Amino acid sequence: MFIESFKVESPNVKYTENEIHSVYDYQTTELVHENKNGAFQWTVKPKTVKYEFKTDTHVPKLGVMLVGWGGNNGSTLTAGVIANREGISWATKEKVKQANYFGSLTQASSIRVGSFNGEEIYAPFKSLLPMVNPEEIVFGGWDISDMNLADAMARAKVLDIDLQKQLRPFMEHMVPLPGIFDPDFIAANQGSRANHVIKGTKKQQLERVIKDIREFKEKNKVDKVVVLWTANTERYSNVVVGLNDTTENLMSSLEKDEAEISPSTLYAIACVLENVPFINGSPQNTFVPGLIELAIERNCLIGGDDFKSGQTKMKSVLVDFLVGAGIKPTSIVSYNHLGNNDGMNLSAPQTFRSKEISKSNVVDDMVGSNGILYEPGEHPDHVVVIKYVPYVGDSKRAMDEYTSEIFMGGKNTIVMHNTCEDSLLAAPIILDLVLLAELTTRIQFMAETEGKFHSFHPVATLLSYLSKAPLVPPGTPVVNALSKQRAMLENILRACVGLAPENNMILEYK
Ligand code: NAI
Ligand code: DG6
Repeated sequence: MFIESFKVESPNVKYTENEIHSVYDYQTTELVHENKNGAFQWTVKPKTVKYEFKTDTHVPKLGVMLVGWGGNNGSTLTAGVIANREGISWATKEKVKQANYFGSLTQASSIRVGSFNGEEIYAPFKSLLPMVNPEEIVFGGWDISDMNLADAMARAKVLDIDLQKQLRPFMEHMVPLPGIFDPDFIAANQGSRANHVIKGTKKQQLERVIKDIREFKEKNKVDKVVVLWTANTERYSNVVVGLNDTTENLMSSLEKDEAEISPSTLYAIACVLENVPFINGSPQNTFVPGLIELAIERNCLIGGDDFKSGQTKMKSVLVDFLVGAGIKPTSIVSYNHLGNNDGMNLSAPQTFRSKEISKSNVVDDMVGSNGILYEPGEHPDHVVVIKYVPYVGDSKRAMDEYTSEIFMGGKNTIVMHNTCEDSLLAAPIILDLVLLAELTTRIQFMAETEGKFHSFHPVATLLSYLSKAPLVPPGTPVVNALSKQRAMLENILRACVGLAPENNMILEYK
């Protein structure tokens, strides 16, 4: 059964006019080991730590500025939200279709709240805590192409034509702000698109972005802004001691107009200086060490990297299942071909390399979790191929072959073929990223030993479910397995309203 909303009644939870306050017992373990005659002996001690959470329930008017607003993802997301807001339906040769948010964790998925009369009861994910309504977001952003959003939607060739016609009047007045363009960081084939660029030194470009954010906020009377990079994949920046390894060096490199500071890093510095959350939806290393240090110093949320949309999502489910079932994946080969502008940009070796890195490290935690299957340091062969095939447009083809060793020397090969409009997968993920980033900035918490409330670590691991290569604070484990990432996010939001983590034990029926 599905219910629309619920309220928690508990001595540990208080709803006041401005906040939800919860006291929460976090059940965890403490591990100790001793060296006994050359061998480690491990002891696991269960422990309970009391936490308090408080969530500001005032939902702000939110502005979202997309870097690469006029791209396939940016135009598709904007169009999709307007179509939902306006309740648009459109005819296709199959049937009349209605706008929806399918693919969005916050808008289209559910959580289990308990059972009633022998039936499981579910509620919308978004009913856990007050979140911004996507239809109230004010969209804006930058693009190095001056095309308005209606024409950009047509250029993207993602949405049905009858839908596009209805959306055009809402989108033709939307024109991106000029963007920071540096041909050294993206493929040479993107040069012809760059007719709308911010001129000047890197410092002047950064100042211009800061001014843009302030003016956007002022003009649209929004309480908060979140910025998200959905622009072209850049090549990796070189991380060099003295250049970008510390905040001090990064800021002094900016003064010196150092060539190795990428456009994405410039936007991110601007956001951190303005205390505006910045999320990177592409694979490049925007978050160089000096920038991470700056975000930590200023306690400004940063999150990324690279949207986890199709092939990688499947991979982080399938490999988790195989390894969890005691089956040993030994070779994973992933082919993609696509024909959109992203595909064209990725046809250059240096931008492809960024994507190859983020797509290749996504099974490490699962492999590392099973020392029965894998020797220390052992890893399946993992190959990623991406080819640009203009004819297929935004409809990406992903073909995967998983070979595993099974019982008694047997082999098991699973082959998958996935065809899907890439931007229709990415757009709801962008929505989730900005809504969850905003929400997490309204949550404060403390452990019983801390004595003072604080926000989550500025490096936002809560967004991992939506990222191919989750950015984590130094010294923190990276979790790629999709079910663990979802459970982490859901259970932390449940803790904010005093609900126990979903443990699936259903003991009341055993
Ligand atoms: P796209 O090429 O259609 O859009 C990118 C836009 O960014 C273009 O309009 C371009 O003019 C603009 N741009 C490039 N450099 C810029 C800069 N420095 N400042 C401002 N604008 C700039 O690409 P699409 O398909 O929208 O993808 C965007 C990004 O998202 C790509 O990096 C892609 O790899 C990444 N991504 C996409 C996924 C998907 O499923 N669609 C999944 C994972 C990541
Ligand atoms: C080719 O792989 C193009 C890429 O931009 C992908 O579409 C994108 O990274 C999505 O990757 P995945 O692995 O999440 O489907």
